[in-house]
This record gives sequence, C-alpha cells and structure tokens, in this order.
Amino acid sequence: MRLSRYFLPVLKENPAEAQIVSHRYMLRAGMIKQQAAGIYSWLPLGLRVLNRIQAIVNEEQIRAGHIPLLMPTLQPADLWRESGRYDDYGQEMLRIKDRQGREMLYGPTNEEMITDIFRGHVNSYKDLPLTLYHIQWKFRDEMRPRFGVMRGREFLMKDGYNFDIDKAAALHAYNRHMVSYLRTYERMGLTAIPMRADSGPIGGDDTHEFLVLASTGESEVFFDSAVTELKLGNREVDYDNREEVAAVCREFTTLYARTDETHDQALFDAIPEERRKVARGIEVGQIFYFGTKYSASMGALVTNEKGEKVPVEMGSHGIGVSRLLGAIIEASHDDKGIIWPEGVTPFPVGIVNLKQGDAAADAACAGLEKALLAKGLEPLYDDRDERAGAKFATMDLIGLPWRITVGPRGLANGVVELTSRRTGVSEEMTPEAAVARVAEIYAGV
Ligand code: 5CA
Repeated sequence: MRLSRYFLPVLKENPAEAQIVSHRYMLRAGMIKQQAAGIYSWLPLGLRVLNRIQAIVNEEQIRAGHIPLLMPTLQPADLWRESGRYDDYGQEMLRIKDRQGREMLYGPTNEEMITDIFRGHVNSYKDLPLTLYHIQWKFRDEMRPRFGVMRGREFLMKDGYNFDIDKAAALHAYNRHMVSYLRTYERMGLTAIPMRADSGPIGGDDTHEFLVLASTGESEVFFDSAVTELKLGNREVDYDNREEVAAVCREFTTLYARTDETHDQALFDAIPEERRKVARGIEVGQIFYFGTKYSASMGALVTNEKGEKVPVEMGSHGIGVSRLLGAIIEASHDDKGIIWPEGVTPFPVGIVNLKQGDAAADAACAGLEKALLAKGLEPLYDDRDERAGAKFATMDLIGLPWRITVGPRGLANGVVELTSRRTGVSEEMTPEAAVARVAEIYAGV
C-alpha cells in the first residue's frame, strides 16, 4: 500500500476526549472514529488490525475443533422470554420494534439463539460433542461507555457455545477453551492471566476471566506474581486428550489469581509476601460452564446412551475482539506511539523514502515493495513528498514493528536501514538482505 493513496487520517493534536493511551493513539493514528457514545467506525488501519485479531481467533478456535457459523445481530424477544432473561437483562439491552410491532433486540450475547439452533437439529448423544462459535457485533447499552473500544456499546465479540452429553464432557470443553484462549492471547503478544471470577448475568458456577495487566484496567486483581511467568509457548496440545488439556489448565490456574469479586484475603495472605500483587487488569475474555441453565428452560434435549431424554450440558466462552486492540496498545506502546506485536500489526513493515523524486531512491523503494509483496508481506510505503522527520513520526505513531529506510546516501553504498520499532536499533544491509530478514521474522508468526 502506498501512503499517498491510502486513507490514514492521523491527528496532530491529542484528542481531548481520550483519557487513556490506547484511546488516544487509536484516534491519533486514524484507526477509529466515534459516531455516537461507544459506537465507532473502523477506519482502514483499525480494520486491518481488527481483521488480524479475528484471523488469530479463528485459527485457534478451529485448531481446538470448534466450528464457525454466523448468527444475526437482531434477535426476536420471544427467544429471551423462554429463558427468562428478557426481563432480567434490564436497561443494557437495546430493545427495538419492527414495523409489524414485533419485539426485537440487538443481541448482547447469543445463548438463547444458539440453543434454539441446537434444539432444532440435534437430538442424540451421537452428534456430540459440538462447539459452535461466531464473531459478531454485540450491543450493550452500557451506563458508562468509555476508553474508546475498551468499553463500547457496539463491540465485536467472539462467542462460542459447547454442547455435551454430561458434565465431564462439558468441563473438557471448558478446559479446551481455556487452552485455546491462552494460545490466542500469546499469539497477540499478550500475557492474559486466567482468574477465577463471578458469572454475572450469564449464570453458572465455573467461570474464569482472562486479564491483561494494565494500570488503566477497569478490574482490580489479586495474584501470585509467579503466575505472570507461565507461558504456553509452542507446545503441542492434543485437544481431544482430556487429561492433557486439564493438566495445562491446572498449571495455569493453581497459583492464586482472582478478581475483586471472588478475592479471598486469607488465601491471598498465604502467598509469600514478595509475590503478593494487587494490580489492575483489562478483561479480554471470559469462559463459563453453566450446565443445563438454558437447555432445560428451552427444551434442548438429547437422548443419552441409555435412551433417556436429558437436557444438554452447555457453557459459553467469549473473547472481546474489538477490546483487544485497546488492551494490546495499553500493553505495548511508548511516548511516540503504538508498538504492534508482529502477530497483529496492520502492515508487517513500513518503507520510508527519504528523498521522494530521487530516481535511485524511488526505484529502490518500488523494488523493495515488489520483493516484499512476492513474499506475501504487504508493506506500507510512505511515498509522500514529506520531510523525513514527519515520515518517521507517522511510522512511530502507527507502530509498525519494522521499518526500512531508503535514502540516496545509503544507496550509494548499496544499503538501506532496517529498524526495530520496539528497540529502536537500526542495521544497515542490502535491500535483498532486508527483505530476507523481514521474511524470516514473519515466518514464525
Ligand atoms: N456469552 C458470554 C460468553 S460468550 C459473554 O457474553 N461473556 S462476557 O459478557 O464476559 O463478554 C465476553 C467478552 O466481551 C468480555 O470478556 C470482554 O472482553 C468483552 N466485552 C464485554 N463487554 C464489552 C464492552 N462493553 N465493550 C467491549 N468489549 C466488551
């Protein structure tokens, strides 16, 4: 992509309405535009990151054996009357009437609708286990929408729902989600700690929230600092192996880590003092096991091996897809701008031409662009007729992890410069070597 032809409306000034760094940088980098309180347009750069995040979420869900589908944003109120949640959900639910006077709502979550799909098509244990998920816009008329995409009213969520024949199978699905989420967040460069939490309006007994530590987080969290050292890394996990999956979950949930809702001071005090931490965190996901709460009230029954009709065992599992952009920026930035982890960056590398119009520099930049594209890496090439300082400032603000700088002086010696946004370290090398290095970096992402 050539910057002269792109739509990147960067702001020079700090927007007054942004109280936290992620909101400020998303506005300044031209990623989002507010259309109403808590409702945003996703401008091209923001959309590219949102798409990257969705791609990772999809890959890890499919790896875990979960199946994508797509449910609508609008739902009939009657489904929610069946579960009893239509009245319970309160003012957070946006209620709408269509022209026939039928009551509808903009879905805040999809337990009822997925249960309706299930009961219409599945009635035997032989068709289980089954986990269906989608990535779809949700609406919650939050009392205090704030911090940009962090607490929106319209927001993108991945929500998945498992259907199992008994509690043991449903808990395996819960564990599978936990492991797939750990991998998902790690691929985005995040440390997200599973913490025992409260189930709220979704219901159920077992629930964990995934929290990214950040001083601007809305949740107060209490944990053993050793939990922040745990990493899933590249280890292979067989998602069909109940014991193996459960062992990973034990590894990540045995050390004390809780939100304020479930905090237990006596247990906390038992941790060695130097490891006792109280901090703030951003909730980027939550998993729930709630058994037959929806299947019993909505008549989602299956025949078990003994031939009896029993309500199917369920859980639901969410990832805050749009919130993740904010969480990643809170975790990865400096005073010049965003620093995207390679896994989610909108462009893998930027090209800065120090002397637009110089025949050699222009040709070298075009050559780099072509060579990178041939490797499946689309660069953002700043081909504007601007000062070098302004080009660097834009690149630093939008946070591409790698930058190739091309100028007549270097080219006279056959070199360009490859710079890491994170460390600021630059290295001179031939254009071919720069392309090879960038390709090597992204081969493992
Ligand atoms: N049905 C369940 C799981 S699918 C559910 O709705 N869970 S939830 O309420 O915890 O939401 C899932 C995730 O969506 C949260 O962990 C959070 O990351 C994200 N989320 C919730 N509310 C908002 C909001 N107002 N703005 C942005 N993201 C949100």
